[in-house]
Amino acid sequence: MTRAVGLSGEVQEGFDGLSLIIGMGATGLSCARFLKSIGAEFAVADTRTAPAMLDVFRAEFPGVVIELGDLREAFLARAQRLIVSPGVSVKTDAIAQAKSAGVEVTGDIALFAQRVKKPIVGVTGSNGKSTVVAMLASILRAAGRSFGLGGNLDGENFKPALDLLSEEPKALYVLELSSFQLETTPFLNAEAVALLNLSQDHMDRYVDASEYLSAKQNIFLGAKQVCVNANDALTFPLDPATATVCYSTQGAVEGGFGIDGVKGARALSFNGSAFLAVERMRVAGEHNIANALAASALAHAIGVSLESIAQGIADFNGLPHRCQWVAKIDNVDYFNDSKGTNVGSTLASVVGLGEHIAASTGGKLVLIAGGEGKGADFSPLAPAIGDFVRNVILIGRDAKLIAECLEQDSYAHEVTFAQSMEEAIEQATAAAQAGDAVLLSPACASFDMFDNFQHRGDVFATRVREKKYEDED
Ligand code: UMA
Ligand code: ADP
Repeated sequence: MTRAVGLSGEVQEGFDGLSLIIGMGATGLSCARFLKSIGAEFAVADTRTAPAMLDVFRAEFPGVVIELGDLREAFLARAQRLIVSPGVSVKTDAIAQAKSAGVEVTGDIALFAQRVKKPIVGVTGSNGKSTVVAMLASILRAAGRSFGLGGNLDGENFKPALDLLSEEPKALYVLELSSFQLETTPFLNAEAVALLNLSQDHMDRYVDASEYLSAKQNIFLGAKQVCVNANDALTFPLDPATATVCYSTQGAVEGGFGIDGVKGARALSFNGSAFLAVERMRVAGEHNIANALAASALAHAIGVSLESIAQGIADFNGLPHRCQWVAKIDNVDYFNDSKGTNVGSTLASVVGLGEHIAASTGGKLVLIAGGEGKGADFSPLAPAIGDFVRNVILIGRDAKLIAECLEQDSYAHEVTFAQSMEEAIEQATAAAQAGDAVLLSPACASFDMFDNFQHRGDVFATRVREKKYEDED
C-alpha cells in the first residue's frame, strides 16, 4: 500500500512518490489542485509547447516542474504514476513505454473513484450522455436528493470530476464518462451505470470499433447495477453483471422501463404501467425517449420514486446546441444541433426532426454538415438523408469526403459546398421551401473552423437571428 501525508497531516493512501500529470487542460488543472490539496508530490507535462493554461499553472503551483513538448521517456520513468488527461492517448509511445517499465498509468476518474466513498452513477455511450446525466440531475432535484454532477460535460454543467471534491460533500455523484476517460479507469466501482449506445466515433484515436467498445466496457468494472437497453446488445456488459435494470424503446418491460400505447398517445411505463405521457416531455425525437428511459432506469436503480422520475423528466428543457430551435424565418424553422459531432448523432437528429417535420408540415430538411470527420465512414447517413433531406450543404475540411460517401449510393440528394457558416446559411435559406427546416448537424468535430462545437453553434444561431431581424425590417 502506498502512502502520502496531506497538508492536514492525515495519511493519504495511494499517492506516495512522484505523480506526473500529463495534459494542462481542465483535467490536468483539477488533478493538480487535488494533489496539492492532499499534499502529494507532482509534476506536470504537456505535449504542446504553449498550452493555453500555462500561466494559470505557473501562478497556482509555483515551484512545480512543468515540461512542455514531446514527452521524454526519461522524464516519465522518474514518476511513480502518470495521470493522463483524456485528450492524450495512452498509446503515445513514451506513455506506453513507461507503462511497460512498470509506471502506473491512471486518470482523473480513477483517482475520483478511489477517493470518493459515496455512490457513483456513471453514464457513457457514443451519444446522449450529456442529455441523460442532465435529465437524471433534473430527476434528482425533483426527488430532493443531494448530488454532485461532473465529468465529460460542457457548458453550464462543465466540471472536471476531481473539482467535485473541493465542494461540500454530496450523498451521490453522477459522472458523464467519455471513452478517453474510461481508458484510464480500471475500476469505477459505481453503484449504477449505463452504456447508452455505440456508433462509430473517434476513429482517429482507435484502431477499430472493438477497441472503442472495449474502452467503453470499462464502465461496467465493479458496478453493482447495470442499466441496459433490451433492444441493443451493444449496451450489455461483456461479462454478466450482478443486477440489471432493463429498458426498451419498443414496448413494455416486465420489472423495467418501456413504452406503452400507440403513436400520438404514448407513455413511459414501468412494469407495464404508464407513469408519464410522452407529450409531456419538452425534448422531441425518438432518441430523447431512449434517453428518458435510460435516465429513469438509473434513477430507479438508486431508489428514486416513479413520481420524482416523472416530474424530473417533465421539467427537463433540453441542453443548448442539441436540436435547439433558433428562429422561424419565412415559414422555415432553423435548428442548431452543433453537438451532432458524429454520424450516429446526426442520424438521430435527421430521422427525429425529419419525421417530425414530415408529419407536421409535410416539409423536408435542409442539412448543413461537415467539419473534421475524425476518420468516420459517412455512408450510413445516406438513406436517412434520402428520406428526409432536400439539400445537403457541406462545410469544413472533410466536406469532399462526405460528398463522396453520399454519392456512393442510389439516393438522390442535392449537395453543394460552402466556405463559411454564413455562406452555408445563405445557401440553406435559398434552398428551403415554406414548411421546411434548416438543420445544422455537422456529424463532425468543429476544430478546423471553430474553437469548439459551442462556438460553431453560436456562429450559426447569431447569423440566423440577424437574418430574422433583417427579414422583419
Ligand atoms: N492536448 C495536447 N497535449 C496534451 C494535452 C492535451 O495536445 O499534453 C490537447 C488534446 O489533444 C485536446 C486538448 O488538448 O485537443 C484538450 O485535451 P485535454 O485532455 O487537456 O482536455 P481537458 O481540457 O482536460 O478536457 C477534458 C475533456 N476533453 C477531452 O476529452 C478532449 C472534456 O470533455 C471534459 O469536459 C473535461 O476533460 C473535464 O472532464 C469535452 C470533450 O470534448 C467536453 N470531450 C470529448 C467528447 O465529448 O467527444 C471526449
Ligand atoms: P453526448 O454527451 O454523448 O455527446 P448529447 O446528449 O450531448 O450526447 O447529444 C449530442 C447529440 O447526439 C445530440 O445533439 C443529438 O443529435 C444526438 N443524440 C442525443 N441522444 C441520442 C441518442 N440516445 N442516440 C443517438 N443520438 C443521440
